[in-house]
Formats: sequence, structure tokens, C-alpha cells
Amino acid sequence: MIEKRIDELIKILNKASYEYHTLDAPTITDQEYDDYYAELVRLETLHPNLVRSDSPTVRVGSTVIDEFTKVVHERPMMSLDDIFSEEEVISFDERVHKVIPNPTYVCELKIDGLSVSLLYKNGKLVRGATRGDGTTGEDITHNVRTIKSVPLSLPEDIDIEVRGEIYMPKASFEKLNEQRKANGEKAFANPRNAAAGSVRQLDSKVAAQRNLDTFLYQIPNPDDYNVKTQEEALQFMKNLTFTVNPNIKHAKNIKEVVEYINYWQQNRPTLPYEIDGIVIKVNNLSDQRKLGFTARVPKWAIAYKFPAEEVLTKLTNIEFCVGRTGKITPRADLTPVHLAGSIISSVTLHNEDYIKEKDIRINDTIVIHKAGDVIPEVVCVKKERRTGDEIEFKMVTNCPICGSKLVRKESEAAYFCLNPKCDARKIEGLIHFASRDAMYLEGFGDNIVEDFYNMGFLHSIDEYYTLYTHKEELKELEGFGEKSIQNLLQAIETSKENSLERLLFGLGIRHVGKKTAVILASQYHTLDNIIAADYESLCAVPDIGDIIAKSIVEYFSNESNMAMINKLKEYGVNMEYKGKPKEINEIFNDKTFVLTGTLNMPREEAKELIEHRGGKVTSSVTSKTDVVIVGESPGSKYTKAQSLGIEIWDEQQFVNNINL
Ligand code: 0OX
Repeated sequence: MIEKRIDELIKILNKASYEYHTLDAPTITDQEYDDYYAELVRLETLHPNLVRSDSPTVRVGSTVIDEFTKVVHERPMMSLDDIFSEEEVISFDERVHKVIPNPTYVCELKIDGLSVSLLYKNGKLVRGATRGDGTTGEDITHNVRTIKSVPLSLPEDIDIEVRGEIYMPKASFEKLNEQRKANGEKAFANPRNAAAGSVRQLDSKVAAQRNLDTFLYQIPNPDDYNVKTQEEALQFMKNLTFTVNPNIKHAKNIKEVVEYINYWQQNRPTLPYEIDGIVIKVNNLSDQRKLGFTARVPKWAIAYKFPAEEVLTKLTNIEFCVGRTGKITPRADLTPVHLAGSIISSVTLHNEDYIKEKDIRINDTIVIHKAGDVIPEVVCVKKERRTGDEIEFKMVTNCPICGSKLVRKESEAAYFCLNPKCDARKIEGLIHFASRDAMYLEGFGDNIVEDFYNMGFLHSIDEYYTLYTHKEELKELEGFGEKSIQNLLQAIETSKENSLERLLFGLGIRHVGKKTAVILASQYHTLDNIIAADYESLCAVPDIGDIIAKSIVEYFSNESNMAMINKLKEYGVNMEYKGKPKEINEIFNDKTFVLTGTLNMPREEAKELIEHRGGKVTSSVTSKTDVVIVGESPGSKYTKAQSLGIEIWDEQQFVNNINL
């Protein structure tokens, strides 16, 4: 009677756990689960002799072992050869073609975790083991039992070994490290180390709290199950309730393999777990047999590794850049290194506090990092590599360009050059005025602006509009001709018609960014109204705070700024708001977007940015959806988008596309 109820409860709970953790499609509520679970715990406490090895109560981790026992794998656990370029992918295909005339491939994400072997007897999990050296691993059964996606019993009473990867999801990794830091413990360097550290715990309670997960990808003896292809092997494991990665692709040829690689190289930040590459496998198992093995690795599979996202390099010097607001930004010169697909020779060091906090010194060996498309950053200094030749950082006291004394304003980490005549500030200001989001003077790149400044044609913003008076001289300059000068002058002429917000942003008023410029222009309609607005009225505008209001008032009370604005007026530059022209942009125009998960920017803002560029935002993912933008902890919309093969962007990609 009791035994029967325990059996029922285990079935219900294991099914619910599978639906929740593997299928991501629960059919019972959390409350129902908890009630069944509590009933099972009660019965097991009363009848300890009836506690079964596949009871979900073992997941909390109650076993403590003294040491890890060695496990000899029945078949060796192979590793893979790594390749790093498209050419090597093509060479792999050529090697395969020499033996197999028409191969097709299965492409899998290369999960950045640790390999595991799971052994089932009569449909019950009896052993979990690490790969070890491939021949001998370690028994980690007590910890593997705590991983919720590992079935404790299978729907069939079969004997089988399956292999795959244990990993720690990014979100669990972040949370774990926060806890560790709060407890004064050393943080794990990456999710893989955290996962490896977790399965090597003697006390399974620790592993149980680590939120580990699995993806299975191999049956070492597929013939025994009449499995003929890798695709079938994956499906076979899926049917046995194992978690198989949903992003696997059957590629008809190497071109499709390359497309898959490129897609995931771009989109890997959208995944909730780390991948470090793509595994390419010949699909047909009899073809695999024909290709065979080298001494170490199969010839029918290969791992394409993504370019490193973290590298070591030497910091050779620290320079100081002057921005248009006079802000001084220290920048590190580096021994150039390849990082995430580009060569990096410098990295920003932000400000004095940042450098001191990380204790960065000239001649230090540092780790730099770049995730996705973002700007590279210093991760840390390798202090153990110091030789004594390092030079401690000292902030400059004077502007490196004009020599005037730098000022550190209260509550600011940065130092400023306050000299309005400083060449560096002026050049940066001119570059900003011409930039795409400001007056968009097409053709005026940084170098041209700097050259025109140094040659004396362009010293202040208003002089863009008198440049035509130098037309003949400009035409004579090296690298310019009649046509190119004509184009530059035409861009200036066209800019006179710009709506007010572009001018306002282009003026380079401190704290007035693109968004604030639009708010001000739409609120006040003319520049004269903004000039006339006092501090109180500015503060009353939504999204305009004390700092912005003060900065605006200060800017327009400066006589030379006003003289420059009057000249712009005289030259015919428009000073009125022309409503909200859509910045139609091909990436967004006529496309349907869905937002899911938590974004850093408010959803309303994201929606506005999309609509402003001609796109549309809807709430549900359908085959008509063009792009799904994914924030933190995305929901089922994300999984649906993946299954429909819809383009997925993370927030960074979205922001990059907005700024294109
Ligand atoms: C992974 C991964 C690793 C195993 C031995 C030959 C093929 N990290 O995601 N290895 C394999 O397959 C190997 N597949 C994977 N997906």
C-alpha cells in the first residue's frame, strides 16, 4: 500500500521534474510539486527501508564520500582536435571527402563544461563518472544524482551508457560568485571551473546547491541500440528523457556548417550558458567507422574553437587623451594581441580611481577581455609576473596638449582641462559636431577635421559654415580634388536644414546627450526658447535633472558660446524643431521585433528606438517575427524563437545596430 504510493509519488515527481528541467514545459504547479514532495519525504522518513535510489529526495544531496574512486571506462572517452579558422573547417571536410563521397554533418554547440559518463542498469542511474585521462575517470555518482536534469530512472528498463557535458548556467555562476565574495571566499574564474569544482565535492549537499545542468551528446556503443546516425543517437537519448541541446543542426554540406559557426559565433552571448566553439560530426555512424580514429581523437569529428575572449598582453605605456569636454582619459598602449577576432593595441583605463583600484602599472602583464562586440577591458593584472621593472601610475597634473592645470571636480572621478582654447578639446568638439548623430557632415572624418584645424581653416563650429571661402585653397591640398571638396561643402550646406535636436547635440553641451537633445528640442521647439529657459523651468521638464539643467544654463550664459550661436544663425543654420523625423534604417525598417527578458534600458525606450527606425514591436513570437531581442532571464519566447530559427540579438547587439 505505502510502497505503491511511494512508487506513484516518485513517478509523478520525476515526470514533473523532467517536464520542468528538460522540456521547459511544466504540467503541474510548483505548489502541487511541493505537496507531492512533502508527502514523499513524510513516507520515506517513516519508512527508511523504502527509500529508492531514483527518489527525487536524493537530489538534495545526502551522501558524503571519503575519497573519489577510480572508474575505468569500458570504451575510452575521446577528446577532439581543435581548429580555429574557416580554412581548417574546409580542410576537415576535404579529409572526410577522401573517404566518404557525400558526407553530411551534425553541428553541435561545444558546451564549455566538463565531460561526464552516465551509466544506467535496468533503467536506473548507477554511476556517474568524469572523463579523467579518457581511460580512467572518477566516480561522481553522489553529485550527479543531485543534478535535476539527470534522470534517475529511464522510461525503459535498459542498460545504457550516455556521455555529455555537465555545465553551470551563466546566471547560477554569477549568483554563486556573488555569494562567495560576500562570504570572503575566492570567486571562480569561469562557469567551467565552477562546474568542475562542484562535481569534485565530497559532500553532495554542496553540489546540490550549485544548480548544475547537463546536455548529452553521445552513445558510445550506438550499434547495440540500432542507432545509425548521430542525429538518431540524439533523438534516442531525447526519448529516454535526457536533455539534448536544442540548437543542433543537421548540415547537408560544409557551407551550412560554416553558416552555423558564423551564426553562433555572433549569437553566443544570447545563450544562458557558455559555449567555446562548435563540434562538427559526420552524421552517419558507418561513415564514422570508415573514417576511424587517430591515436588520440576521432577522424570523424572536430572542434572549431571560437577566438579567445580573454588574452594576456603587456601594458607598455599609459597615455592621456583629452575629450571635447576637456575630460582626461588615461589609455593603455599594449603589445598588440588578437582578441575575439581583432587586433587590440590599446585599451581605455577610464580614470585614476579605476587604475588605482586594479593597481595597474606600466610594464605589467594584464588580462584583457572582450565579449561579443563590446570594447575591450582590463580584467586584472598578473601580479605574480611582476619583475620589479613596473612603473607605478601617476596621474598627470597638466593637460598633455595645452599644458593648463587639470582640475578634478568634486564627485567626479575624472580630471578636466578647463581651457576652452585647448587644441585637443577644440578638435574633439569639431569632430563631435560633424558626427553622424549630431549634424552629420558626411565625409568629415576625424583626420580631415584635425587636418583642417591644424591648417587653420577650422577653429570653431561656426567656421564649418565659412569653409567655402577657402574652397580654392582646399582643392589644392594633397588628397583632395574639386569633387571631394564639393561633396564636403555640400554636406555642410545640407546640414543647415537639420532639425534642432541635431544642432543641440552637436554643440557638445556637457550632459546633453542625443536623447536629452530630443527632449529639449521637442519641449521648447526653438533654440531661442531653450536659451531663454531658466534653471527651474528646465528642471520641470521630464527627464531633465539638476545636473543637466545647470549645464545648459551655464553653456548659454557663456558669451563666446552665444557669439558662436549667433554666427550659426546668421549663416542660415536651422534652429527649430522639425518634429520627429524617422531615422529609417534598413536593419529595422518594416521588421517585426519581440522583446523578452530584462533589458538594461526601459522597454519603452527600446520600443521607441525600434519604431523610430521604422520597425514594429509585438508581444508574441510567431513565424512573422523577424528578430527577438533577449535580455536577462528570458522566458519561453526565447526558446520559441530558437525553435523557429528566428534571428536573436542580445541587448548589446541591439544597441550596436541602433548606433550603426
Ligand atoms: C561538447 C561536446 C564535446 C566526444 C568524443 C567524440 C565526439 N563539449 O559540447 N564532445 C562531443 O563529442 C565528442 N560533442 C560535444 N557536443
